[in-house]
Amino acid sequence: MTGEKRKQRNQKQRHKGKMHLVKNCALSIFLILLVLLPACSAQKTGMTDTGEEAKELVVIGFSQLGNESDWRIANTESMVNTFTEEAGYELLMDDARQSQEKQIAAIRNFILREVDYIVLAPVVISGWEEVLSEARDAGVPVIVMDRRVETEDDSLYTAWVGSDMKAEGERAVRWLEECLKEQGRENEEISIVHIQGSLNSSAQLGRTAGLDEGLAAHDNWKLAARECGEFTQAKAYEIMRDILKVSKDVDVVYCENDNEAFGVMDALEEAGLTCGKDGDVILISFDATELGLTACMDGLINLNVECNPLHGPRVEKIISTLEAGGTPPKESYVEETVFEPEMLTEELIQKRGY
Ligand code: GZL
Repeated sequence: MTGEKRKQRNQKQRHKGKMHLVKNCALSIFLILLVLLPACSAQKTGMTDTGEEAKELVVIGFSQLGNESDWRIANTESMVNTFTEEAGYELLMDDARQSQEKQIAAIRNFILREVDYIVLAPVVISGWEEVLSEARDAGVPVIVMDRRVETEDDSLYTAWVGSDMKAEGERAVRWLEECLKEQGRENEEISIVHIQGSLNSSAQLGRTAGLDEGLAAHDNWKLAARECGEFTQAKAYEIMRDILKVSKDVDVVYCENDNEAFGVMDALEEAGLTCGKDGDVILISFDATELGLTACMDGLINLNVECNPLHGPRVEKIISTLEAGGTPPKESYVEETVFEPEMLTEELIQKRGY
């Protein structure tokens, strides 16, 4: 990434970071106040200004897995902006900071507080049977959002909404096949560095499966390195920096989210390598966040595969259906696409909402 562009991106990230910090502080204060409220049953009623009995608020216990990435922050904001008191909700949110143990504790707390619904963004795919059984036995419907849970008994959750992560990986591989063909390199040995997301998350498992299919189909594609970047810029930077210290023979870097791609860009630049459209290294990323698409528009990311985080309205639709006595779909997949530099404009990026 050219020094100027990198400075601009880092400034934008710092500004976004400050905004997120302010929002996170506000959110933390809001959440602390919520916890300090008397631990009574979570039904909240009150009187309207005209002295009428206010409609009972629907109480949502939301276990968010963390705030590791721009994608996650946008996902949280979507939930907070959807489940407002004006819309008839009381949102109790817990940030588990990547810990499944904390998520399980939060779900148990929500059950004790007799919330109406639990929304779970699960950090990993396995280990949920016991606590989901407790929620079911307590009669609290669980809506799983974003990543998946693997359970023998799918009555343990009411509905899931999110992305098809393996399909995302397959889109990236199909694009890479075309790209190499256009470059006349379909039979050349291609050295691929793979920076995975948080292990055992359905996002990592799906995107990795997509790449594995590509590696199995192309003998000339060689996996030079595969390490876990935890969906973070810092970890991906360290991994890529250390790889480049050993060898600069890298043709493709497959990053499982935008924040990892930013870390890889920084490491490549430090090693005197360029990436993107006319660069030394083909850079593939996932999420299509504002900063990720800006880097793509600037020709620094060759392909950005959309993974849309704006699940607040989608979860709200499921809950409204349940509130009306209806049955929501068990699974709802989000329609998604891919972005290449020539498809992007500032206006398109700004309109996307994350
Ligand atoms: C994908 C989501 C992933 C994003 C990352 O649905 O779970 O987690 O791709 C985020 O940016 O950290």
